[in-house]
Amino acid sequence: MFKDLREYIEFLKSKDDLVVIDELVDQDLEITEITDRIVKTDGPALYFPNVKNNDIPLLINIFGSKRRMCWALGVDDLNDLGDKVEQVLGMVSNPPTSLFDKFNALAKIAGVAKSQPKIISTKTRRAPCQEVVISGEDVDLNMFPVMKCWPDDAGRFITLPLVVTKDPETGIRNVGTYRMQIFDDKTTGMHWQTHKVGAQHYQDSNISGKQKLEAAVVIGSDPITTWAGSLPVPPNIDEFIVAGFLRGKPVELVKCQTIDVEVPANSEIILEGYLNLGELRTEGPFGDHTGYYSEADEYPVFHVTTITHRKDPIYLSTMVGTPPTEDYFMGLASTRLMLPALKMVLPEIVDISMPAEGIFHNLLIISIKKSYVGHAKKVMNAIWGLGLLMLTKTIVIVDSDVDLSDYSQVAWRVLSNIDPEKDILISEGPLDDLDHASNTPKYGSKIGIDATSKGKIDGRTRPWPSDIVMSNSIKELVDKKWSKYNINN
Ligand SMILES: Cc1cc2nc3c(=O)[nH]c(=O)nc-3n(C[C@H](O)[C@H](O)[C@H](O)COP(=O)(O)O)c2cc1C
Ligand SMILES: [Mn+2]
Repeated sequence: MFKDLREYIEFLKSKDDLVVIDELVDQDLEITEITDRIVKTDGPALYFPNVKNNDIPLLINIFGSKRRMCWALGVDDLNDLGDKVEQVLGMVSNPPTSLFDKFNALAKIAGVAKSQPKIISTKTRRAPCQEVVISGEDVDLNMFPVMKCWPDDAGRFITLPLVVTKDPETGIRNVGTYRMQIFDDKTTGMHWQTHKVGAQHYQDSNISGKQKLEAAVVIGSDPITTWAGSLPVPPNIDEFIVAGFLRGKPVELVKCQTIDVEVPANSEIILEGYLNLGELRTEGPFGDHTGYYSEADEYPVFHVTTITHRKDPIYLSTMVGTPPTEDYFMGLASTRLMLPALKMVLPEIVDISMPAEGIFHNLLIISIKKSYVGHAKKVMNAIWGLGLLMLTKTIVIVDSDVDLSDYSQVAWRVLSNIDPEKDILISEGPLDDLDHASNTPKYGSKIGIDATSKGKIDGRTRPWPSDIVMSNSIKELVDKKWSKYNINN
């Protein structure tokens, strides 16, 4: 578990997985082109101390491989994330009975209690993220090496922020990663899409009567906290609690200087500000993680009133484009974390996979244990009604024995098993803001493909063929004799 971003940087250096690029580079386009080549070839994190006309260094690609994603989250395998969650959820579904179990449960509950963020006092010592405070006229967002990523982008975008807001009614905190276009030295766009929690808080600022929502933007916290901003946890769960749970230590928060919002004390840079309800401005186009430019559209304006930062801040960035880019690895870790919760609602689910080419909302592959007619379609309908998974355009369902990490196996099973007339379900409903295929924005059709094997329970009269499997005794025999064949392979 890393204390802050710096400790993670040192760790990556020790693993030879961070390269410092001393060459002078341009924040416009050049860093994207370098990073895109690196992320697509499983390369290292990149640190640019010399960005043209900038004093502040830029760090990118800290999550851009499975290996770094595991290090960042402190696990050997991304599946271990799900195991951690399962232990806690298991307690809910199987309450402890024996004394020993109770004792264990108590220890786990104590662990969960440690997940709550802790507000630290700054009476005696300034929080690292507030070592320098800039307010009023001096606020100038151009002090950071914010990237213009692609040639037709509308401008420069902060790409890896944590946007912290509070529910105007309940006060429950939310943390979301939403890109922010720099409009001028004191304002940015706020690209929270329709179905996101930040957007809901903004709409609800109506209820509080204030017509105004305070927001703090965090750039560069420890890796787990940074990653937590992209987690699709239910709206009433504070992502800092999830980060604390995974860190095994509370996220230490500090009150902002000018607004009633708390931010991780270990952060590099904080932007404090507000949004006025109804004040919109054209945001985009932006070369997005779909591999297409997302169109210009109207989004709220974020007014920055105060900037705080460390004495020598590091600007943390990312770039997206044609998949795979860094966000794919972040999302891969999210699916492993969320699987146990999904299984709790839909116990027939064995595994899930979102291939990079499907950019999360375009394709979800699910393996299930099927036990009744229409079971696969029941799962499709459930997914289309579940949190952000409602935005899934294509759902493919296969049997429990299909290995979802082997896309060749999945494709073979799907193509072999479907009877298109019966196995395809076309539905309609909300779509991701980034879907460009439907004629109506944010709404359109979806497809579910039932590629499970079919038998009597499906009302089938013709027998289903058996898989071709060699007998174990012959396999063992060939293993034993392998060297004698002298095939040299
Ligand atoms: C690098 C990156 C950039 C993202 N940009 C946006 C964005 O601009 N707008 C958006 O709505 N979601 C964006 N997301 C996805 C959200 O962070 C994600 O849906 C998250 O669940 C939102 O948090 P919320 O559920 O608390 O709203 C981005 C994710 C990543 C990893
Ligand atoms: Mn959230």
